[in-house]
Amino acid sequence: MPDIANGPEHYVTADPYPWPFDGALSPTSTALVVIDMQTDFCGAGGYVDSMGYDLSLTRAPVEPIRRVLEVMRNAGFWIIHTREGHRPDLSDLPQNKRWRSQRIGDPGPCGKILVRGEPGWEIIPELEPLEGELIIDKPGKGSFCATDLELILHTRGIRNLVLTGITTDVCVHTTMREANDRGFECVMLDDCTGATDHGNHLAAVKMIKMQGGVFGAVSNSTSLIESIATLPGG
Ligand code: C5J
Repeated sequence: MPDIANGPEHYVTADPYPWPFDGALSPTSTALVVIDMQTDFCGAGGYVDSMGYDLSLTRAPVEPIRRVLEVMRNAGFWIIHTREGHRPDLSDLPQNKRWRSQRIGDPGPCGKILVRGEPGWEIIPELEPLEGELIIDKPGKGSFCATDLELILHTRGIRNLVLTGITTDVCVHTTMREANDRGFECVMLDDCTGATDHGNHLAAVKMIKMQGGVFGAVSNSTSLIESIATLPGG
């Protein structure tokens, strides 16, 4: 049932179904989640840069996310940012993650890689959170593991999640899968995400759409912004 009392249903054009499934798009029940837009993942001298990946792939979503943020902030939607990172003493960095991702915790041009409080761990200035916006610090790839995100979503009555950020195939996908299993209705905005490998980005998008939308739906910034314009007061 839509939560807009006696009002029309509101959908975003999406694939493979108009989103959300029940037409209950409203600022009170919907959050924009901006995942890990940190210097370490998309800035010069950060973790992804130090591994030699093409930064233009993880920077591609910066401007589309900025536009979506502006529209959703103005329309009164909930805004949530996440940061992947570890405690300075690395007590929350599992040994196997440290072994596989050997640079995590090591010093680099942007400070210790993926360590809380270091310059590379900060969200990039273009997408800086505003005062009062929720920031979830997570030690893993998913935003629900070892965080209070689920409790906060329930407390605020948030049921719909608009997922953006980097990287599509790792932290965005893991978060979408975790959210879907917890009953949250998710849409990922294709142009507001990016991966270190474009083939992986395309595969991650395709995976969401199989089986009638196995993890939710896929849309884009233009469709979302157009739909918000049709909301009361939009
Ligand atoms: C990765 C992320 N790729 N934010 N983190 O290690 O996707």
